[in-house]
Amino acid sequence: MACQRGALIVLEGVDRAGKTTQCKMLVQALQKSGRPAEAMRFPDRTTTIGQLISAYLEKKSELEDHTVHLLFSANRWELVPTMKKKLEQGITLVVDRYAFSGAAFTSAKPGFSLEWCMKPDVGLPKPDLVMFLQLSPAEAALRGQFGVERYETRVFQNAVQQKFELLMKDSSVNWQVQDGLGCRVSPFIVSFKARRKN
Ligand code: NYM
Repeated sequence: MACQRGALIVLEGVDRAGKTTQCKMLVQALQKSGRPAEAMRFPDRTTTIGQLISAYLEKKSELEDHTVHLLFSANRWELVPTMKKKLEQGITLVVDRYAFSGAAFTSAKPGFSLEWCMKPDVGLPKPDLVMFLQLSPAEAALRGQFGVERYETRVFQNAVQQKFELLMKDSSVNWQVQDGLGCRVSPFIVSFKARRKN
């Protein structure tokens, strides 16, 4: 019997919105319900490209803005064969950030259109569900470690939030907005099952 393809679930939001915690909880809940599930995150800082990105985010190196945008995208593309393989094996992938972060963060910089920013990621595996954890940049700033990495200023995060709001107008993407303050995983699964298309 052919196994059912896994689902591709993406969590997005401004920095410190709680995506990493929610990803972990969601993977655990899916596994507990008997569905094979694994977590992934972008940037994946373990690859050669990911290490260049990590040094940039940690302010240990400088990269030209277009260049780092394309590196973020290349970091997703290099993981596509692995993602496809796992999805075909029936493993559900819960991904902490994806191309939406790529477009929202770079287009928050001066001189970058959303349209240009989205182009390098055209053709990536399409998520079955994108959950946006809604948390005001002011709330996010109160959470631990805010301000350590590049982009972690309230002004920049406000600009990123506005770009995410534009991205969420795309009805071809299965967006679901969740309250980032005190949201729980179980409603995620219910709505994921209800709205899953494949
Ligand atoms: N980021 C993340 C981008 O600017 N472009 C991208 O394509 C992606 C995936 O990197 N500030 C930014 C968002 C975050 C940072 O942080 C990664 P973290 O804590 O590893 O999710």
